[in-house]
Formats: sequence, C-alpha cells, structure tokens
Amino acid sequence: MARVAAGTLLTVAPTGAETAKSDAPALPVTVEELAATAKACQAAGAAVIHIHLRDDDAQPTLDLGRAREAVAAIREATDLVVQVSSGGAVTDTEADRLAVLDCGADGASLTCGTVNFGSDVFMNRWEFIERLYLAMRERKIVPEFELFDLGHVTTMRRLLDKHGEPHGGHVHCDLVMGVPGGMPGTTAALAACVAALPEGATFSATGVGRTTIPVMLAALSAGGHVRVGMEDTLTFGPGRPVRDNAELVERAADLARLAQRPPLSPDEARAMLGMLQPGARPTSTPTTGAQA
Ligand code: KMH
Ligand code: ZN
Repeated sequence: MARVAAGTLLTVAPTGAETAKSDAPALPVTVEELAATAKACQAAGAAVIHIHLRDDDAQPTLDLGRAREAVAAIREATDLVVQVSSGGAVTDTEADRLAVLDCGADGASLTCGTVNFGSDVFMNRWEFIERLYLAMRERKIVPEFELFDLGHVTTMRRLLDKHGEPHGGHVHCDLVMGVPGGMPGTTAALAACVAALPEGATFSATGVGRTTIPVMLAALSAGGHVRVGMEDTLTFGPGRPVRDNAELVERAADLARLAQRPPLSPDEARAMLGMLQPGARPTSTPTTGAQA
C-alpha cells in the first residue's frame, strides 16, 4: 500500500502539448504567461508545476533555450518545484526528449511505456525509458513516473529492480487516467495501480476530461496526491470552459482541505520527493547521457 501523507501534493500541468491556443485562449504558452500562471497557481495551493514549452507560434517545442528561459522565469516568480516534461509531444524525437533534461528543472516526467494517444501513439521504448532514467539520475533530477496503464507500473518496477532507486531515493508516480488508449479514469483502475506500487511509493493521479473529478476524489480517498491543469482538462463543468489553471488548483485545494489533507508547500513537497533545494542544484551539465 502506498504511503499516506498528512498533506496533499498539488501539481499543476498548465499547458500540455496537444491543445491549440486558438481553441483555449487561457492556455499559457509564452514564458511570461507560464510565469504568471505559476504565480497564480502557487497562491491557489500548487507546489509543483509540470511544464511543456511552446514556440513563438504557440506550437509544442522542446527547444532547450526556451525551456531554460521558462524554468528561470518560474523560479523568479515562485518557489514552485519545476518539473519539465520529457514526454513532449507525440512527434518529438528521443534526442530532443533527452536534451531537454539540461534545462535546470528539479524534476522531470518519465513515462513508463507506449500508449495509444487518441489516434496517435505516444512511443516509449524500454531502452529509451532506461536512458531517460539514467540521464535524470546523472543530473540529480527527480523523476515522476507517468503511468498511463497498469502495465506501466510493471515497467516502472522493472526499471527500479534493474537500475536501483532514483535520485533522492523516493519513488513518486502520477497515474494519468482517462486518456483514449490508456486506463480508464475509474476508482477500480486507480485501486489496481495503487495496489501494484512498490512499498513506500507515493502517487498523484490526474483524470483527463470528464474523469477529472472522479479521479481526484478517488486519489484523495486512497491517500494519494492530485494533478490538475489545462493539459488534462479544458472544461470546469459540463459546457463551461475552464477560466484559467488557477481555478482548477483552487478546486483541488478545497477538496484536499475537505479531505483534511491540506495542500503541501513547495518546501514540504521537496522534502517529500527527496529533492535538492533550488540553490543546491548543480549548474554544470554532465558530459554523457543526453545524446540519443
Ligand atoms: N504530450 C504527451 C504525448 C509527459 O508530459 O511526460 C506526453 C505527456 C507526458 O504529456
Ligand atoms: Zn505532460
């Protein structure tokens, strides 16, 4: 059984790689919009921000310069734990997904298997998962294992068995539920994944689209943590577009308080996740590992 924390880790995933700015004007796509969103979401109760980058045309990018700019701007505006996406968009190359690890973030997502992603395929070969994992550890980056299916839990365990613990020594994962092609956003699916986690691991969960609320309630009731944001949800309720990311965080924070596990601060989140304090991050880049 996963460890039950006294507080709730709230992660905001404000942008993602799939939604067009023209379809959701509140989507933060510039560095300035990301920093402003980060600030509002920290005030609303978030401790971690999971970032995807966009280029000047608001298209998904893994450009390292843009990623470094975004990390620096978020650090300037907030104390949030910054987690960069190593998943990017389904069209991104393995080389770019590795290279973005040098952006100076505290953590990075690490998807533990291939999954159908609507009509696309989000490809994650075993050898590539291993390379990402080892490159993260070399850079003292804490991975968040992104699990879209029960089989991804098995792959995460295989990775840990073969290569040992991540930087910081703590295993934290995120159950991404309700993706068309992945596991459903149901309490039964969440319980199956949680039962299969290694001893001492913690988990967050996020439900895509309509599964947002049921997954959030199931995660809180199972002692887990919560991710919300416009990467995963564009409607606040039936027929009502999300105003902005902060209102999704506010709702999650209200539910966490109702569950008597109030939002963790960024410092508490760092302690739970086994992360370096921001000033202690290495500034030099290791010489190996980030070339595909
Ligand atoms: N955009 C998806 C293809 C992650 O951030 O690591 C991948 C994704 C997972 O969003
Ligand atoms: Zn993502």
